[in-house]
Amino acid sequence: MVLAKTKKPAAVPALNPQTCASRRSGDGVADTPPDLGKEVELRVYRDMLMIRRFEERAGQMYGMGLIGGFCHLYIGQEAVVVGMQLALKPGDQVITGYRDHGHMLACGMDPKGVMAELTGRRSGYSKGKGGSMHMFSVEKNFYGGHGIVAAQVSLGTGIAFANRYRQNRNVCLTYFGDGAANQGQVYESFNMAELWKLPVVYVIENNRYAMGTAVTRASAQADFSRRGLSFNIPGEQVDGMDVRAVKAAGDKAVAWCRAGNGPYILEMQTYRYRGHSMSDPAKYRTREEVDKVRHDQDPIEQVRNRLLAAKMSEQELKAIDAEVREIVNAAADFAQHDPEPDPAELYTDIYR
Ligand SMILES: Cc1ncc(C[n+]2csc(CCOP(=O)(O)OP(=O)(O)O)c2C)c(N)n1
Ligand SMILES: [Mg+2]
Repeated sequence: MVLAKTKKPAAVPALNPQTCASRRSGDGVADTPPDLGKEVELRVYRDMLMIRRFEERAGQMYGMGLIGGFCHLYIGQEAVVVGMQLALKPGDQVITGYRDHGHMLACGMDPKGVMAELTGRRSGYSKGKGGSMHMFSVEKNFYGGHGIVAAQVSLGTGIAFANRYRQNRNVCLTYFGDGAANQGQVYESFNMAELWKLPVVYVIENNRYAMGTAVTRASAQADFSRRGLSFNIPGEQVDGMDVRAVKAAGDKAVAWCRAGNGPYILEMQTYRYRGHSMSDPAKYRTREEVDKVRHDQDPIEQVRNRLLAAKMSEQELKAIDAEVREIVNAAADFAQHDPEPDPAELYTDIYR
């Protein structure tokens, strides 16, 4: 069979705030997410801003040739990791793919260690030998950082198996993309996870593109919350641009897993503002499309507007931004002055 070549990419349906609020797959009912309260709103504002500023700086440093190799930025998707992190308890684990800087910062990893890894320096999380896609912190329960699309789905399922075996009541958040969701090992993992009632939340970050391919061109079933139906895994679509909706859905999913009910799927409807990686000029979509999401749905602006409406002053918010910028500046400075790894390190941390 010869497939007809499509010249123009199929139009990607716009994110619809009306339909993408947290809902049970199939019931079509949108709920208004509960308020987080001022204290938590301030915390999520700061945490999302930290990721945004860190990523902007990493992008600049990449452009200056200070960072080599691959570098995939998370800008636009911040509400997903920051909201999900609010649902976790100490001991719960996180694993993801290569778009991982935001996940590491949300897990509490040190911006200096992450940035030093990006510049390939010895104080980086992988001693300067892993780079953007390969960082880990057992202390912070972050299990990588994986460059093979969907590999982390099986690994995260394995972590959940260990939790169940040890009866430690921990839950593993396993993040992957809309493109990764079409990989075969995802479904082998789903089957085992449901069969053995493993405590794993599959967080599908649907940012509407896999490299240059729009979701509608690559996925026969683009409602990712339904991808576990044939394994009896419940799923929900969530407005991944609204940190309140993410937290509410995260709380429910994590509670389900912790109670021993098995896995849960959350499809986070989100958007990446930058190209797939630093080398992608993103010609497969229009500038207007990106600007519209930024203007209408930016996750940080949403929180900022709510804080201003709650009588927080512009100055107070600026002070948070200044504090965040200072931390990011210090990380960038550290990452440029830390020494490179000793050449002898070439022979350590490897299988012989
Ligand atoms: C097994 C495998 N196939 C292909 C690739 C090349 N590749 C890297 S990222 C990517 C797209 C994945 O998109 P998605 O899962 O939507 O994640 P996103 O980049 O949007 O966060 C592809 C095809 C790879 N790294 N590994
Ligand atoms: Mg994607």
